[in-house]
Amino acid sequence: MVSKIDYQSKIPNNVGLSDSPKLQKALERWLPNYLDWWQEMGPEGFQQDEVYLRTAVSVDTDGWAHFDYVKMPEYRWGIFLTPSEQERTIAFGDNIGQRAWDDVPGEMRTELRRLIVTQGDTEPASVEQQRLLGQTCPSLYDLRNLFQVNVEEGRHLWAMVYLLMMHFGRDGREEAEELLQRRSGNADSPRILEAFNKPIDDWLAFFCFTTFTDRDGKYQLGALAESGFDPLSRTCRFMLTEEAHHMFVGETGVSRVIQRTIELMKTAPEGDVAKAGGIPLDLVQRYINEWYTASLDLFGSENSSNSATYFAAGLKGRWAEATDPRITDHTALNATYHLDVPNNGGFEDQEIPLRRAMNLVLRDSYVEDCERVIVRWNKVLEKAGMTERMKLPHQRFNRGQGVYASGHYDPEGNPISASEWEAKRDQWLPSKADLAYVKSLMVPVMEAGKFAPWIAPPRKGINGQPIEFEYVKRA
Ligand code: BYC
Ligand code: FE
Ligand code: FE
Repeated sequence: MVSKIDYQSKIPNNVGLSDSPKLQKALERWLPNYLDWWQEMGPEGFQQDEVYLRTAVSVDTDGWAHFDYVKMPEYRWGIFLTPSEQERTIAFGDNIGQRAWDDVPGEMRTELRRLIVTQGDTEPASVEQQRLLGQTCPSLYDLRNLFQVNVEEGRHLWAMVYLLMMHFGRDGREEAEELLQRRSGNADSPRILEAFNKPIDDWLAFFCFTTFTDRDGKYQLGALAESGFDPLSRTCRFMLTEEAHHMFVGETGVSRVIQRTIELMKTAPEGDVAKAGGIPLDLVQRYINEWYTASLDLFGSENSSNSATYFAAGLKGRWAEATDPRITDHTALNATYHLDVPNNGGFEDQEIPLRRAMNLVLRDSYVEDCERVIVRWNKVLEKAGMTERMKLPHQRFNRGQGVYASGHYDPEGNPISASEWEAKRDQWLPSKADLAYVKSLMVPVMEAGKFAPWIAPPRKGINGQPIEFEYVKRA
């Protein structure tokens, strides 16, 4: 089905904006504030450059994107929902089998608003976190990918703001303003979730963030795509289309770092990677440990009444709830989840009612996906004849949320003392020296087709263009 796109209005959309003058007015009033935010918090120093970007122009599976040079502040941030399925029903929870809702059921207003605001908050947060990265880009190809991710996270904010303004009246308009006022890392007005307040000061952090944290986005959006609130479901489905590229940028970024490091291990005098200006594998592993665990925290607590409420109401499901044939019990009323919970220095087997364990169930799907990424990275090592391997740390390691947050564990998940943690921390997570070293490598390379010495070139360019294509034309 081809959806009608309104190219004429200020805000490209397939939601019939011109038929809802009140909503259109609210969004047009928000637009200049959004643009001010973008100028202030978006990529610093590149707003006048011509960037080879893809823009969503429809929701057709083949042909939704258009590639061309555009200045970022002139990017057409649009509102796109995948077409509605006739007669879609709710696939889980207490309202299973009922028709999906086109409007917010009154009794779910608070929960839905909270979910949408939390989702929306992460999008501008990531742009803020990545604001200075362009200045140290390893190539024009990478610079363009950073900006692609940034403008699309901006569009994801639009997607949530549309829902807030369309369905939550004045409260929604206020939330939309506040989404532009909180700031990543700001002590007085931080972003909602912790991983979005951490600095992303170098490109290895960026690649780990887009691998692990954007991948949390994939799973959260997937869970919300199952929602009985149909506009949320349809919005998230389209956002997932864009998300794939963000994770591609992260995974191939880390992969290219590993590839370059292998080359240096083989060619540098005494195999000294750091002396040769590369990033040693153990340092890459510490970055993986950090961003993977921060992203595990984004799933919330393993035992959560919020998650039970969301599931019961039909607001947030499991990954592929409606389509995965392995999921047969969609009410999850009688099942349980067993978890080793810390108790008296050891562990006790706790039986959590399945509905209260939905954060954990979603996280398990996420972890499986992360394992597949690790396998692909290890293929690079294996093919080059190396014996080193990357791995994911245990779920107990370095946690800030949930049942393991109060204890200390090594990367294998064994309980350790606070003093042992202090003593070993820098072997497991990026140390000050690691961060300083990686930062020292971050020297911008902006000549088309050239790459910084710590990263290998990609295998191919974007949208069929050559690698040496001028992905960003500096003003
Ligand atoms: N940091 O029952 P609990 C993305 C709070 S990423 C700080 O354990 P719940 C993207 C929690 O709010 C996807 N606080 O958790 C990626 C609660 O507070 P209250 C983002 C946290 O509610 C890259 C308390 O702790 N989308 O799109 O079941 C670039 C206990 O809550 C954290 C979503 O997250 C934390 N990590 O689950 C750009 C989807 N974790 O109620 C974009 C929407 C928990 O005591 N959000 N808390 O004040 C949700 O579904 C849920 O809010 C969460 C938390 C899964 C995040
Ligand atoms: Fe996003
Ligand atoms: Fe993303």
